[in-house]
Amino acid sequence: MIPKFPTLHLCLWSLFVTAAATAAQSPAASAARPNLVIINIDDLGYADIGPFGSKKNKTPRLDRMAAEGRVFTSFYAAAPLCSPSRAALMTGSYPRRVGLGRGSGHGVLFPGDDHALNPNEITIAEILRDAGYATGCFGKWHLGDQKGFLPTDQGFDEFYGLPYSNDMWPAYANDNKAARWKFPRLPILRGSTVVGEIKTMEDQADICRQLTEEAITFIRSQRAGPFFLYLPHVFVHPPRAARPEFMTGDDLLQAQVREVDWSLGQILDCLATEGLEKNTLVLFTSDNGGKLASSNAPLRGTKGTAFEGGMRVPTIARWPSAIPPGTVCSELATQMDLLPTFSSLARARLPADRVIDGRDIGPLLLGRTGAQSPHAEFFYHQENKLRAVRVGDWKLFDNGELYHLGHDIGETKNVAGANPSIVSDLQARLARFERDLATASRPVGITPNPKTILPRPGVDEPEAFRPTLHISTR
Ligand SMILES: [Ca+2]
Repeated sequence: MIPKFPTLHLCLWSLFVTAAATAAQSPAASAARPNLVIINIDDLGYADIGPFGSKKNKTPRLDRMAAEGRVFTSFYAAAPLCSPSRAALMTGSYPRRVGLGRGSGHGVLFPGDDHALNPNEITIAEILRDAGYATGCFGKWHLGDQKGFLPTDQGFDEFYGLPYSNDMWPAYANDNKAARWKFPRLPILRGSTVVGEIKTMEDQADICRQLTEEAITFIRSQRAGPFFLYLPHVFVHPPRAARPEFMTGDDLLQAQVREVDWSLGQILDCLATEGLEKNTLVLFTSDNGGKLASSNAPLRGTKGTAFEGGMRVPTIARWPSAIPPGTVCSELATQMDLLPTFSSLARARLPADRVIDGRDIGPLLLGRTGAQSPHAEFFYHQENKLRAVRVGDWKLFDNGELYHLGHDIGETKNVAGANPSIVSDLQARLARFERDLATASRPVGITPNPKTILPRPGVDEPEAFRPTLHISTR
């Protein structure tokens, strides 16, 4: 079952259909280039917000954003984990294409990891900056914490936030899985300088507010535009905490979702106050599926898996002067598409010397009549393993299981036996893509002598700065 959308959306659709058609026909090229905003939530599940069917979590601002914008029901992160997913968003390429299907020792990058997004990659921020956009990143980076690999080395004029995940800290209680790693102290950076530290759960709870205020300061200072704002929230990744005003019960996920919704409201209100609302595209998404208290319903699987629940993410786009309000797009699109799409909106040139897997989804975004997904096929990975391919509504796993997502979005019924020709076609595509990656991939960034940004507590130097990759308590 596709999540239910309030009928309000349909009403709005009929009301605005004329305006929408007009907007879709008048190319954005005639207007000023739009400001571009990506709000990327960490580990937000498909059904964790109202527009995607959550009854539990109250998200009035996201509900309104959906009514004023376009909901994407078949929008994918290119990986079910943080680092590879973000590598794809930044480069418009599959994670393995840029050597980041996983970190050097784990599924994601660890503090002091010698692997990182290669500075030779041309990021979405670099393309937009070179096209005259001011660029700011406020939040969790997770694409390399060594000198030369930080956001300010990868196209962002400004950065404030965490170099990697908020659970990579020494304070974890021993019953938590992450506590087995002897992590260094968790820094907050401005640019490449340590300006703070997350020490307590109160510090964890405060980070959404800080990132929101940083983003608002950036918007105000760049109001002359155009700007590219990337806001990769630390919420709703564990350890979970929210500020007291959002804590209405014991449900920490619920509190964090409410605060994320508040944050979105602050950003949208700021755009309105500054007179930037009409010509700013805001895209809200998640870096991978949910886990623990999250809901990915009606999808199967969680973060970390190649089922739909691992990689299909709740995505909404709003751009009042161009995107038809209250509409839904069920065509397949991916976070890799943001680089070519935003490049096109910014009238910037795409790099021609490398494979970029993403495609311009402008027609889908603008709701052009009859617009179809530009993707003949989409590939699912778990770390460096190619696990599945989707073609139209068919999805084939590497173990031979075939699902029809149109009839069976929950991937419950393997129909391989009845569809041998579909299976063999999709198998051939998996094999072809594996060969393609083997011949046209680019190297990961590597540092020869990595060390952690802050030391591990209770350990003497220089041992205290050793990468935590293999330093476990068990
Ligand atoms: Ca994540």
